[in-house]
Amino acid sequence: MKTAKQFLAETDPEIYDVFTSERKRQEEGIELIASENVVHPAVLAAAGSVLTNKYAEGYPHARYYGGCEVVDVAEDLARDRAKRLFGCDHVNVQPHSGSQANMAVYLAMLRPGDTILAMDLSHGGHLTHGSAVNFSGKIFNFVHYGVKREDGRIDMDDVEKKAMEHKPRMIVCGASAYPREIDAEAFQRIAGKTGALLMFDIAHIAGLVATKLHKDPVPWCDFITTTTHKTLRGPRGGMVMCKAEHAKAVDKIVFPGIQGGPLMHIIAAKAVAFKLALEPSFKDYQKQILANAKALADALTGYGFDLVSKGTDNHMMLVDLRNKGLTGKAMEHALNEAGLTVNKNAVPFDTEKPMITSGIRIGSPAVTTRGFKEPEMKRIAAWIDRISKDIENEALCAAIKGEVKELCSRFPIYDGLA
Ligand code: DSN
Repeated sequence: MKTAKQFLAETDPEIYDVFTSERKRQEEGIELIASENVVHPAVLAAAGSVLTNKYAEGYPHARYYGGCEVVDVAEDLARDRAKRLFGCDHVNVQPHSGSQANMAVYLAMLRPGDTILAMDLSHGGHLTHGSAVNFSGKIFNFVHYGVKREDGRIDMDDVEKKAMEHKPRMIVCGASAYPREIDAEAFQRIAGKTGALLMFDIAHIAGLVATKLHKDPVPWCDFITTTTHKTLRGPRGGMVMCKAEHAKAVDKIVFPGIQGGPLMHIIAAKAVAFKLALEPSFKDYQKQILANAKALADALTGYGFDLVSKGTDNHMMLVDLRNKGLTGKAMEHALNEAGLTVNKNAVPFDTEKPMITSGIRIGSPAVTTRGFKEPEMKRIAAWIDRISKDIENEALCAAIKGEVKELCSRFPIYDGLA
């Protein structure tokens, strides 16, 4: 008997090398990209399983292909568990990504040219919230709100003013670079007043929402979209939740509207992740994500870093590097040389180009999964501070990389996994 990995090594040594090198990179480096995580080996097993062989267009018990009785069990489990986890009326677990989940909601409810009010990408929104280079901005008429210059928080007066003025058919809340809680109830008050549908893209905060460590948006929203791989710690993928009255429209647009065969191996992996997320230990994990983000934010503030909104309520922070005379691009590069992975990120009212930026985004989900707690977060802050003071010093980055590797060796991510 051989493992699938042994077959890979024999069949395609080049890709096997990619696989082993990436595993080494993940084991030996500190992953601080706010949208990444480390999945449980059981999720890996499901994602790499024979379910990848199966076509299952349609939905459980109503498919366009024979032989779906086994994979139906996986999709039923994924749907039931997601509904229990979030307490929503209906869920569609087939979207291949968060972008496709968002596309599904827009196309299910709106016509090309309809107006949608959403958060500006440059203030922390997402490409699919109406960026001009994205399908969303090309098909629909997006109007954007942003954060306030003085405190970096969503300007709810601006949301209301724009909603009254433009009468959008839909309001979108949710973000990919916003460190504060988002108040779905306040958005619903505005949506209710102006007759708009409300969609909340919880991709980043799904784990916090599932464990009620973020104010529950489910009662207030017509639609909730998410990815499954960020704080939720599942396989890469997307999902749409909605009120019962929109269930048929959502299902019809996901398939056959925008997708063909669902990825049954990924749906099975989603089911596994949801089972794990329903366990009490998942809430402890999410609490530690918050504690770790706060510890890092406080320590960075102590070193004189300027955090957008002066801190964080969730798993991420945005560091405005302008007071340090640095760009996001330079900082991302130097940190990467030291084994610390972050992404450069525009800060609100940034004047740098998107490939340069004035900030970096830092998140705690992946390091929390590997067992880091507050003391490790303080060490990370100290490394970031040292690098920021001498950003072109390659020897310093190399020395810190050694220290990072040593710390990581005490927190293996896939200990014992063949
Ligand atoms: N690219 C993701 C992120 O990093 O936030 C959002 O899709």
